[in-house]
Amino acid sequence: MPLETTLLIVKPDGVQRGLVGRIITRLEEKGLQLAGLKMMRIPRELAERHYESHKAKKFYPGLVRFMTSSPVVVLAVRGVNAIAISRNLMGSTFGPDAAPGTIRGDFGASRSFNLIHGSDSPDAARRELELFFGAGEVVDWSPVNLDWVYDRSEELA
Ligand code: 3AN
Repeated sequence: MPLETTLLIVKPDGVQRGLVGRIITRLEEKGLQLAGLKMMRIPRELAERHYESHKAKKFYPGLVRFMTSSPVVVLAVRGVNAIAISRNLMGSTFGPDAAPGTIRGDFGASRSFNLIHGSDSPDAARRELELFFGAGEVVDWSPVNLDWVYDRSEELA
């Protein structure tokens, strides 16, 4: 099975509430590999492009305002089925509805401040990684625990 790399963003509320470490820990504990990590203040044009599929929605202006209001932590995260696994760890979109045990379910009580973004498909991941990371900022490296996170004979074949 191929390794996927996906884009996650700890949103402004996650940074302001001091949850960056705990969110990253959950990803690492699951067996996902960090391949890129940086803190940034998202410029408005970048937030607009990132969420351009939501341009017509009523919540779009507020979403862009929120995402640019304070720094975020942008992550490139790698693993077999990394997109589905990270979306499961995030939980459903709105904090009040998200299942306990998920990041949004455990830490979020708001609909619009929902702590974390994660690409929702391979195409979205490719597009979003390119938007947020420049050349050389996503690092290829081999975690020493790979053989114990996965059954190499089946899952990494
Ligand atoms: P997800 O982040 O779970 O993939 P999407 O892609 O449906 O959710 O929505 C993108 C982002 O837009 C969400 N993370 C959330 O911040 C925001 N959003 C979606 N629907 C609403 C809404 N009804 N009200 C406010 N914000 C919303």
